[in-house]
Amino acid sequence: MSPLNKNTPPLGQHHLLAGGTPACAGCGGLENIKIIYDILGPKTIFVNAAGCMTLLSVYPFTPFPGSWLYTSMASAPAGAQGVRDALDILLAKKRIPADEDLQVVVLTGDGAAGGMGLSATSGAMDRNLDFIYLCYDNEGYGNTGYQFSAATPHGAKTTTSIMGNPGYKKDLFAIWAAHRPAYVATICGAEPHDLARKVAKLKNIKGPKMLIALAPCPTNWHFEPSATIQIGKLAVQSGHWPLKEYENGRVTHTKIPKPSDERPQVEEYLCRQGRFSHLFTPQRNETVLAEIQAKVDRYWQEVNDHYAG
Ligand SMILES: Cc1ncc(C[n+]2csc(CCOP(=O)(O)OP(=O)(O)O)c2C)c(N)n1
Ligand SMILES: [Mg+2]
Repeated sequence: MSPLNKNTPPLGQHHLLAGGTPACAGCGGLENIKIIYDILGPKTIFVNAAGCMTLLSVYPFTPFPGSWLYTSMASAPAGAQGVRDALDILLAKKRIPADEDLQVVVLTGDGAAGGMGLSATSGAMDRNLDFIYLCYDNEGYGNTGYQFSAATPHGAKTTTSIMGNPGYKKDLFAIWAAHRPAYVATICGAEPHDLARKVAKLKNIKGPKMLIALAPCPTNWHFEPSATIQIGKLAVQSGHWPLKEYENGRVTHTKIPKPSDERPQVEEYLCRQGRFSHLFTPQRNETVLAEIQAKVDRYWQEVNDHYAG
């Protein structure tokens, strides 16, 4: 844990990338982290599992005025437990004043969150650990060259699914919600108001608070870095990335896309990304495109039926 960042800018001007290796231009993960950090403020410690964001911090520098703990890929929630316990003991013994308490934030990618880190996360929720878990979901093992992860969507090309992923994205929201933690939400940096409302709300909730952020990745999804916002917005507007939250046993959708004949078709989202180019050239793969669209339509039909009923 590095209590001070030697690059710390004055309060109110805290920004990412003060210390470590620059991330890719247009990184959708950073877009989420930047907004979340601005809301949480510097009294935070990020517990980060190996992944792209690990490159932000180069010892003894962190990209934030707050602190940073690096853990192995599977262990970030266990690291968070240790930090929370240490802080609680220091507070109980009055070795630190209450205003020096920190918000413990786990920061991992989807590979860690939905794969080898899932067991440690499940245990942390079972123990009702008071922490925030931010999973930036770039839908693959980004840092190691983009192999498919449990979060890779159907049909997407990765370096280990060069014909398109035959599998389906794991429903991490449902898996996390099934643990009945204090809060779970999906977010997207391209929808900053929805994101900010959710983070401002969870700041005041005790217990496990879980966030899954869509993180459009120009480098591995193959689109121009300037299109990150457009891709994020299309993911939400087409219904491909539902924005929702779970609280007190209930799931609520926080942004309902337009009806199916009025909203952008999912292929408008897919065709802008090189990872789906094989679905469009040399000829359209109507079967897979229709399957992806049908899955999204079915999802929203069920949501509408649920709210109507
Ligand atoms: C046990 C273990 N296996 C493999 C790795 C190598 N590794 C480092 S980062 C990474 C990818 C992690 O993917 P994700 O959690 O989605 O984060 P991203 O790289 O996409 O930011 C892998 C496989 C590791 N650090 N530890
Ligand atoms: Mg990833």
